[in-house]
Amino acid sequence: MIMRSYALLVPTIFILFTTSVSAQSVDFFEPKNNTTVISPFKVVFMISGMTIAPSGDMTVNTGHHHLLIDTEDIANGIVIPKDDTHKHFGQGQTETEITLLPGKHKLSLQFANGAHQSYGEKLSKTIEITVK
Ligand SMILES: [Cu+2]
Repeated sequence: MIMRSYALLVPTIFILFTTSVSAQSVDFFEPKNNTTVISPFKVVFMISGMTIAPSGDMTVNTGHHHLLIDTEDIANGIVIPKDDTHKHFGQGQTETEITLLPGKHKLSLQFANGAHQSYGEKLSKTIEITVK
């Protein structure tokens, strides 16, 4: 009886471990946080634990990238506006080139679903850069 309980426990621990390893996250491949860049510059996105899909696709665990420039975070479930400071990559793009004035800037990557509803803080990443 005791042996049988252990036989069930081991696979359970393994499943919990692998789930935590494949956690969902977004990040910038470039530029890196607290670096200096020359405008125009390339911004490259990364995503883990989610699949990129074009806007309009509402499949669970999919979405597209958004780049927020010098603006506030968008809370979970809120539709991300579309303007100069909220750029959508609804064709599934994973990089872009942007032009910014010299000085310090805040860049936030926000993943959102096919209806542009933010996945919130868990799929958001903010960095600060200096533009020369
Ligand atoms: Cu969008």
